[in-house]
Amino acid sequence: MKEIDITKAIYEEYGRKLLGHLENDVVVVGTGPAGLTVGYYLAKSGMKTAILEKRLSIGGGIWGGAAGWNVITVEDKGILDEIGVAAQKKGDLYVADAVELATALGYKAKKAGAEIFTLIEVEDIILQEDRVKGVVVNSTSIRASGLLVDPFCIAGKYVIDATGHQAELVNMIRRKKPDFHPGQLQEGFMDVERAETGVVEKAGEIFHGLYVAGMSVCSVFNPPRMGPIFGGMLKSGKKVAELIRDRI
Ligand code: 48H
Repeated sequence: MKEIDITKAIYEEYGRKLLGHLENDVVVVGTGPAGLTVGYYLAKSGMKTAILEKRLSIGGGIWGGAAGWNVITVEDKGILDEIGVAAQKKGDLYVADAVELATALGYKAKKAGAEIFTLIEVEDIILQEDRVKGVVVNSTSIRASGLLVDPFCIAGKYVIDATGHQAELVNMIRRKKPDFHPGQLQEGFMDVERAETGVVEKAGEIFHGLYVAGMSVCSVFNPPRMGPIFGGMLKSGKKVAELIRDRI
């Protein structure tokens, strides 16, 4: 074995992954609880799915639990049971380990057939004939360097904004299309009784070809925020996967 054999193996394998996912049924942006859940269910139902993450690691806000204490809560442990994450009952809630949830969701999504790309940042949207058709991406390190290096593109019949509080893709459309008024563009005040229903109810298609799941739903449509209770993130991801599966 030579040193350059390692480089060659990695470069060829990454090239294979990327070339295999330049065209997709669905491009999911963000690997928080919502993005990984939607990616898992889409891939499980046979959709060709690419999941893009600008950070080095997957999991988004899962890792931090509350204030960095890496434990999360849910009201209903159905999805946790399905992906094999242990949950203990505490009053009206279940608690689960954040590390277990982040790694299990990533593992299940990957094993179901989704391809996950990290250090890839979506910087723009491909929007033609009034429909979202993919994303414009660049290496996160190039973006952070401030160098003016042109991006590349990843196409999808559908794109999902699972970018969390920033609702980045929705805001990209808003900046370029002043006539696009999707909602209040503010998350609601904290209210854990109403939050899960609100986020799941409003998760769906927001612009032709673009769906929202997870916290980006709250940031656009104003349902209450909920702190580190993640059921709404998981369930809105599952709902969006089912909506798209029924369309393809
Ligand atoms: C590529 C991007 C880009 C980009 C962002 O923040 P997340 O965990 O989002 P959700 O919606 O899955 O979960 C929200 C949850 O973590 C949370 O914050 C809750 C429940 N808060 C409640 C409250 O009251 O505060 O993950 C989003 C992911 C992150 O990993 C980002 O790095 C990634 O999206 N991302 N990836 N290109 N342009 N923007």
